Amino acid sequence: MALKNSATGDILRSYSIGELQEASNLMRGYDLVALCAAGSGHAGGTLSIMDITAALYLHAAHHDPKAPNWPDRDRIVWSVGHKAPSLYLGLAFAGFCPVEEVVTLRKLSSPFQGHPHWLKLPGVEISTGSLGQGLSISVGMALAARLDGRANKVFCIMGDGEQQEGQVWEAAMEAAHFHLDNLIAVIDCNRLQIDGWVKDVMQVEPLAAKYAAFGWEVLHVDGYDTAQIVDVFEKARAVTGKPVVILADTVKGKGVSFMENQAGWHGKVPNRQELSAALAELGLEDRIPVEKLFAKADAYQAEVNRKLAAKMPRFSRDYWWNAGDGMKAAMEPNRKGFGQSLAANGGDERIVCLGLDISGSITISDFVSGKPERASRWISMGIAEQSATSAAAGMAREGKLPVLGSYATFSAARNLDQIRVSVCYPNLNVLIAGAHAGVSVGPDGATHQALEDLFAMQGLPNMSVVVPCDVVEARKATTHLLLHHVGPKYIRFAREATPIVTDESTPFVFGKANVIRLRREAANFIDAFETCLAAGYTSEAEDLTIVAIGPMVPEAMRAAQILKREFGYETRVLNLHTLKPIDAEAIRRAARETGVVITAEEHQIGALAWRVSSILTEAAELYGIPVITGAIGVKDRFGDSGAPWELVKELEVSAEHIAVKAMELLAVKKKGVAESLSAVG
Ligand SMILES: Cc1ncc(C[n+]2csc(CCOP(=O)(O)OP(=O)(O)O)c2C)c(N)n1
Repeated sequence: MALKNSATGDILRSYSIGELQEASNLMRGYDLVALCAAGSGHAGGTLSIMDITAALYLHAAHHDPKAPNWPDRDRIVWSVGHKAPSLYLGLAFAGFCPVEEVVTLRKLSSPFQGHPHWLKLPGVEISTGSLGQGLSISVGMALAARLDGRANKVFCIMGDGEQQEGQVWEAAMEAAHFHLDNLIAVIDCNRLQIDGWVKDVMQVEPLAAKYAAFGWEVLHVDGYDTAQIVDVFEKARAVTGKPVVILADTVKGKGVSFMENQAGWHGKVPNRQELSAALAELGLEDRIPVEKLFAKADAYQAEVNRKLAAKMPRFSRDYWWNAGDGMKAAMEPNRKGFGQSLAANGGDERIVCLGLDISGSITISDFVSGKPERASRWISMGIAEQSATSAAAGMAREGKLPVLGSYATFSAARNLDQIRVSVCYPNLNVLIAGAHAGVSVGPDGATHQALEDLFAMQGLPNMSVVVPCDVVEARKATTHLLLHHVGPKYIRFAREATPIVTDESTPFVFGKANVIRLRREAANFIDAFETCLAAGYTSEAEDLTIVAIGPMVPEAMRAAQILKREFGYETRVLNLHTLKPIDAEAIRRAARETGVVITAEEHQIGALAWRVSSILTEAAELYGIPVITGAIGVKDRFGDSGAPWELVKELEVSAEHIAVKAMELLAVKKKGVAESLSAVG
């Protein structure tokens, strides 16, 4: 067994039990350094699985670091994509990549993405990050191996919380039905998930009895007894006629006393002080070149900074957020407005909030925090977005007002058919929150960046869609949707703190756009602008209009500042917080009165741009009137790991990019459309 030369079949290196133990300990140390350097990630779950990782990559799996695509290699699928650093260290220690490179974890364009991406790093078998999909992928790989007559095994690493996803059980059924004895699943049973103990969030036990009932061979292992781990993999290989699941008894945060069995260390990383303490506990103070690794991470980051700076449009001065003396913007994540509204309005007995195991960071649990009298209306559904969506529909049908939310990719994409058929078709009163949407979820990477959710949400009949521009608007919008709007409704938030550009007095009328106008430069960004309802606005024949949604509204406002200060142009910013029903009249008027319309969305171009285009195309009042249009948004590509504001630059959705687009279009306007066209022709 073990690392092989695929050409000769020779064993490249055999590890003793002691050597495997030493490797897993070192891997823990490198994991913590990489997480600390990244500033985000998952300490608890990566430490939990490290001994199994070492035994699998260095001993049990047949693979060749020099030939990562060797057809007969064993496949290892990490269904728990958030444990990516363990996977990376397994590969690195096996010789697939240099160990010290892993310290670029979660940085822009790094092969070591926040969640694994097989197109970026040889040895990664498949891209994962949305829980519950790995076992199905493994079933597919195992079936393909059988079709090709290959003898390789497919290993699939899952979490115990992950067992709450219904798709896991569809795959479990398939694997047994097809007698896939080339499939070996490993479940990291550390008994914790994000919101707390698995048994409290949503009981999954008895897993052994469940898998056995589905027709699997069930094996048990102490996740930290390396001899046992080696042995159990051997036993699993020998099973015939059915798939095997290994239930590993593990501890979240294993090896670092202050992280062990602490739910809070799920999505947290050590600071430098905690790192030193952890390395001391692991006996690794002198075994890992910490300073050298940090220097490597810093050098990588400096190169990222240089590349991003080089690609940013330049003006006579730096207009970036809070870069200058004046125009200071206060920042707060707009998701907080959601929690504030739920806390304030949750006394309404109809409201029921459904937890999907990511409750604190998306603020939905503010509904119940410190309010024990609401405990019965806080219902934890586990990591089960699809079932929870249909359950919400059932509650709504019975007169309740259910609210559910998760990362927008999971609450507005994974469960799309449930939203369509269970919620929208019967036109039920369900509020769905798409949190951490857009690029601002940053280092988690592409799997977690919802850049497509608005296509589907606004495309669904009966659905209303609101994308608030800041924390204050998010609170007002949540309150409106919760208490005053009946029907399916979707509200979208960012994760990162974004500028606060509205206050209590700013109008928020559902379905009605606001006009925002730059009046002066001021000490505080918010004071430089005047905002009113578009319906009550008298045209000032501005040079152009920027129609924006969500956190692109502040960017559009900053673009207005750049355009005025640099070129003397006047901009009408339309805050289109309600994407559906859309304020078509405000858009038509702006087109007629300014002649140039740019859309700005932190989304694949189209959710806003194509909607605005269709309004302009259908407007009889605009026939024969030239309207010059442009679109800012993500250009048909996936995101990347990176800091949120880096991604704003990388994906070209900043004020600077809007301003450059505006200059292009204003040049056409100035020249006259006919003249510009003849120049092109
Ligand atoms: C479909 C989906 N929903 C939600 C999440 C967010 N999430 C990441 S890890 C996690 C908890 C996983 O718990 P578990 O499977 O027990 O793993 P461990 O505790 O070992 O890290 C959740 C809910 C996700 N990645 N995918």
